[in-house]
Amino acid sequence: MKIVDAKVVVTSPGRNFVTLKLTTDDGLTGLGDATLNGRELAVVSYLTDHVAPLLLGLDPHRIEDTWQYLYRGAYWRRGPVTMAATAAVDVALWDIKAKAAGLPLYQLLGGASRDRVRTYGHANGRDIPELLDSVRAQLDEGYQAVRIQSGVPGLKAVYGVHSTDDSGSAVLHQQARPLVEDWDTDAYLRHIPAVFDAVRSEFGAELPLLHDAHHRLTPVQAGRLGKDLEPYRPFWLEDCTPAENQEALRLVRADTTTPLAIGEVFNTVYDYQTLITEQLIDYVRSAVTHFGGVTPLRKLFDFAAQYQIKSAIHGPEDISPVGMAAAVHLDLAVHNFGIQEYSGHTALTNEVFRHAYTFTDGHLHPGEAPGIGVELDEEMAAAHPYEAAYLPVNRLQDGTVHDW
Ligand code: GCO
Ligand code: MG
Repeated sequence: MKIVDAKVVVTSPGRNFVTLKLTTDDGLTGLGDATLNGRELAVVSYLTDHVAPLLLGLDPHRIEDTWQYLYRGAYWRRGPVTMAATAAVDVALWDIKAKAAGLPLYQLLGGASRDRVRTYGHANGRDIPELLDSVRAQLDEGYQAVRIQSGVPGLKAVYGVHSTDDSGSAVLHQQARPLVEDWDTDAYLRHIPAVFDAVRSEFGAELPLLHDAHHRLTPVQAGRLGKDLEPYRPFWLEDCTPAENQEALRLVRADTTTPLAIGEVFNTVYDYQTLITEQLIDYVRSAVTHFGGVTPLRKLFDFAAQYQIKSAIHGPEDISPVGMAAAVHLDLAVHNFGIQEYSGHTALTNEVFRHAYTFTDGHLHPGEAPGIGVELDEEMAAAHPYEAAYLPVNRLQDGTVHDW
């Protein structure tokens, strides 16, 4: 079998998605997600200008070899653009291999280790009453674990909170420049324990509650927050510091027993080396889409398993249904699965990307369709072309740019 076509499809059925479609001389097709939120066209160029020409004529069954060829062969290793492009190729090849075998991908990854995949949803409120309503709405949708994010008194715009549509999804900023949000760490640290207190009082002790600090704290601030939240037993505190400084997590870990989750912006195992070998975190958060695909993410999970660290694949709405499908197959198969983030997609997105995975009672299942189980409707995709859009940026009240 040979790859005879490699095509990149960019579509915006509400937000931008980048998809690689590979076709073989047998007529099999494979899809891979290459969406890098706010920097989409850089990956499109990487794929169309530099990768697609190399794929023509290759044997699609040689997944490991192709991954190494793209990773080592480029000389310039790592980085989100390279690894998103590599991920798309890797997932498309797994899709083809599983279709050729007539099996759903999870069967090629060792088969199911569980019956279904536990997820968490997103609850957001500008204030505590609005957040409580949002948690209730998530529970009504079937979620059995919820991430809680709240506006902070005195701040006008906090990421993921003010900018939500009726479904609770972050609204895409389709404009020429990023939206500017504001930030005050002290105000945030004072407010969040009260948020947990209110949610626990309303929904009881058992509901798993998660919180995302979006890289905004210093290690000492993160330790303080983790300690203040301990009475509320959070499931985890996510991205408490900008963790490219891995050693910083030693300080946080020394201060708190609140479980820590990190890694959605990481793209290779080297970003995690100290965090894993010193057991400084509890969950690894990388997405199939940004970590180079199923091949390296499976290796990361096996490495993490030696240290009792679990998987928690990044799954916001900017991971396309193609990336989500690949994640759910991996979730079902790996032993050290922790939880899967899942905020769902708009109805239109689900029409453009028809998928076999299903969501019931807060759990996902990848379905039994051969491959990853996603079909791309290229006509519909073409009817919703790319629109320039940015993630917001974050400034302190004196105007200084802050980690968002
Ligand atoms: C999460 C993330 C998202 C990211 C977004 C960036 O935990 O789901 O932090 O909200 O900000 O995916 O593209
Ligand atoms: Mg996050």
